[in-house]
Amino acid sequence: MICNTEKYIALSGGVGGAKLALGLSHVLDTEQLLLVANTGDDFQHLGLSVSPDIDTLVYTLSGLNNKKLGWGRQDESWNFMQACEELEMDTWFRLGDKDLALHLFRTQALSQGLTLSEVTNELCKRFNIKTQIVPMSDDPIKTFVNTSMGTLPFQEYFVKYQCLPEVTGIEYKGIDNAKMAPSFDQYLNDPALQAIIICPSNPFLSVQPILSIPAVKNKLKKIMKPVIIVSPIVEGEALKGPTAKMMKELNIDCDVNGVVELYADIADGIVIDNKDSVYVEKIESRGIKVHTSNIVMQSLQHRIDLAKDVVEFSKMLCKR
Ligand code: FO1
Repeated sequence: MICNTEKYIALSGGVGGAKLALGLSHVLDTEQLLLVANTGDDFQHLGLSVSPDIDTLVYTLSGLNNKKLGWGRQDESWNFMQACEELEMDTWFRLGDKDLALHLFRTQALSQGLTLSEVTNELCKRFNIKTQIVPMSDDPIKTFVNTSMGTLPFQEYFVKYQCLPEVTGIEYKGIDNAKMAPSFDQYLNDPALQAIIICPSNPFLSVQPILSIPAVKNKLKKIMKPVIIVSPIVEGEALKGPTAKMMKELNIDCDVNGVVELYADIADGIVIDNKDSVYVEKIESRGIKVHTSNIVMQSLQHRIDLAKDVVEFSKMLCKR
C-alpha cells in the first residue's frame, strides 16, 4: 500500500480498464482514488437502465465479476433470458438473473429521483466497495457508431453486430450539454490531486466520451497535473476488444504511436509494454515521457504491479 495523501483519478471503460482499476484499488488508500466510469455505453433495455462500465467496475472491485464472459456477474443463471426467449422478446443483449437485480435496483432508484452518481454510491456500499466509483456524468450521453451499416447505437454495434461493421466515425450524443459528475469535478479541482490515469480502455468507445465532456476537455488541457496514458495496444494488437480494428478503419497507425497521436493534446506520459520499447525514442522526441512495463495484466499480481508502476511513474512527471 502506498500510504500518503496524494490523490489519483483513473478514467475507465469496461474490462481492460477495470483490471488496472482493481490494481490501483490495492495500492492506493480508498480516499486517494476516484474511479470514473464511461457512461456512453449506457442504454435502456427491456425497460431497464443498464450501465455496463459502471457495473464492470462494481463487479470487478467486489470480486464478483464473471471472468469467463468478461462482463456481468459470476455464478450467473439465465432463467430470465430463457423466459424472454419463450415470449419472443429481444434476447441479443443478455441479462443474467443476478445481474438483472442490479439493473432493477438502478432503474427504480433513478425513477425515484436519485442521480446516477447517488445510485452508484449506493451500489458500492451494498457491494462493500470502499473505493469511490462515479459515472463520468449524471447527464445522459449516448455513444453512436457511424458504420458501413449506418449509424448504430453503441450496444447494437458492439453486441448485436459484434463490432463487424466498418467504423467511419463516432458520435457522443448529449455531450455538448453534459456536465461532469460532482465528485469528478471536485477531485479534478483538489489541490492534492497527483495525476490523472487513463486506463487501457478503448480510446474511441470508452475514453473519448469522458474526455469529450466540455468541462473535462477544457480542464485537462490546462491542468498542472500529469495525465498518464496506459496503452491499450501491445505490438499492434488490442489488449481487449475492437480497438485495433477501429484504429485501422479510422486510418490511425495501429501501434503505440497511434495511441500517442490520439492523446497528444493532453498526455504527459505513457506506459507501454516492454515489447514496444522500440517506440520509446520516437514518443519521447514529442515531449511525452515513456515508461515500459508488463501491461498485459494476466493475474491480480500483474494488475497490482502495473498499478504501482503507474503511480511511481506519475511522481517523476512534470506537466508540460
Ligand atoms: N456483452 C456481450 O458481448 N454480450 C452481451 O449479451 C452482453 C450483455 C451485458 C449485460 C450487462 C452488462 O453490464 C454488460 C453486458 N455486455 C455484453 C458487455 C457490454 O456490452 C460491454 O462490455 C460494454 O458496454 C463495453 O465496455
